[in-house]
Amino acid sequence: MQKNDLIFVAGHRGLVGSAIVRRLRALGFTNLLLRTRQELDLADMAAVRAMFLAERPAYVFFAAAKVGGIMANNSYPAEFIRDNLLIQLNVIDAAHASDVKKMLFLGSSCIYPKFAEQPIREESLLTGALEPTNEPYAVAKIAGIVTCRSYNRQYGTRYISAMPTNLYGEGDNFDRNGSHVLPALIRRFHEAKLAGEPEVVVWGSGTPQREFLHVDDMADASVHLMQVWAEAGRDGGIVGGPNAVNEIVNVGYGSDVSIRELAELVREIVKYEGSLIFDSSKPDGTPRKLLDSSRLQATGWSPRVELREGISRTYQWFLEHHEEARLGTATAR
Ligand code: GFB
Repeated sequence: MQKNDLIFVAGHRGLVGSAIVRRLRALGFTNLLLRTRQELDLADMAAVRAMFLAERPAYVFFAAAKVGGIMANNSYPAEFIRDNLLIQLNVIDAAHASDVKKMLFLGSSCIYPKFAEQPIREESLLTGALEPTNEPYAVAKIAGIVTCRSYNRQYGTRYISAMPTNLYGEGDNFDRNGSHVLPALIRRFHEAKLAGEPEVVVWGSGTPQREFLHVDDMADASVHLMQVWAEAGRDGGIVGGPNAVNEIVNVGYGSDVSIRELAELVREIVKYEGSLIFDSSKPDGTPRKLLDSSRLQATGWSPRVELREGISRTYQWFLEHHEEARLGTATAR
């Protein structure tokens, strides 16, 4: 990637897309192509194709998706599969039609089987049944990976798929029901502290394990992958070779915590003094999904933002942006 190459960041207002934009700008990549949803509806195939053919971006960071926490996934399964399938096919096909040089497609660790061997290696893809609460989202993301892989095989395109673990950070969605666990707990503990409530409810049993990566690390890994890959080319390096299993790369933090441990940590950072109660009528989701990120680490990348520091930064952001924090089901499209 050259500093003046035209780079399209799809989903630049979302948690990941906005972090990628910050990272690219910090590195001196200034020729960014950005479109809000009002300017370009990624679900509109003709409009997407016309935009790609008119602008001809050289590189694409594909961070647009309909995303949300366990409850949003479980409550709106049709929207999760429909929206993601539509925008994926439109963007991938338009990238091919307009000769995009390289594209990084962002998936999710929930693409792996519910009971995958831990830590989860990229080879686990499509080896077992998925976690039911997010199966529609996971199937859409798997379709995205296989679409990238198929275009690579048939048309010689260069599309790589990065599989992030659970992400969090500044700019997250703090909706009470639709958000992921980390922003949900920050908000709940904060509001309970202000209201002087004696206890806070945490969904599920508290025993599931989750791995959390700060979004700035994810953005750094995304730009790194695009560059490492650019240097290595399609037939060498980490993602090379036409046998496309190599075209998926896990992006994790390296260790996980239980939801109970996470809740205790958030409680401490928010300085809430009441107690926790667990609501077992809410779903736990998959028991554990710790990624094996050794493929990425072998390229010289490692995360920098430690969990406690990352949560403190996110809480600070929440305090400063409370009013404007995006509410409603999260979507980065
Ligand atoms: O973050 P979360 O919704 O993502 O939930 P998943 C993680 C765990 O936290 C689950 C528990 O065991 C929840 O039961 N939890 C406790 C809570 N309290 C809360 C709360 O107030 N809100 C939420 N949201 N959870 C999503 C997938 O699954 O992860 C997506 O549905 C995607 O498809 C995303 O993969 C990264 O890790 O369970």
